[in-house]
Amino acid sequence: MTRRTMGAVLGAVLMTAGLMGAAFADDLKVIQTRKAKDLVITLLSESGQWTQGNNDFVLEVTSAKTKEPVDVGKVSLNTSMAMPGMAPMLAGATLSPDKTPGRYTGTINFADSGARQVSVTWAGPAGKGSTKFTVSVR
Ligand SMILES: [Cu+2]
Repeated sequence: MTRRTMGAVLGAVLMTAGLMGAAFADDLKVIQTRKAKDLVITLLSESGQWTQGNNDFVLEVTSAKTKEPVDVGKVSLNTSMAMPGMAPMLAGATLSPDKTPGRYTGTINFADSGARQVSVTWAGPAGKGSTKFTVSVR
């Protein structure tokens, strides 16, 4: 193999890897997105919704101005469902930071369907914050 051919092969491999990465990201659909001051918090998953049972999802934090990812340090996500005549049903997510800053992979389990009050909090070198929004569990 000449040096030139090797370069072309390597280029093709890198391009394929890049396209595959992009394809994976494009496969995710938005569950919910919420602006919190200068940040945008977005929940994504393959189906674009949370359902009863176990759910894998991705939480992304980006700058509202630049659209660039923002590393907000430690993130937690908790949900609550108001139930008439009983204590609210609570469910928290397990979140771990991804290789990409500002991107976290999570799992959460819902015992039933219905509207959830979702609370996301973060704390890190860039400061602390929190936001609340509603997600309907199908
Ligand atoms: Cu419930």
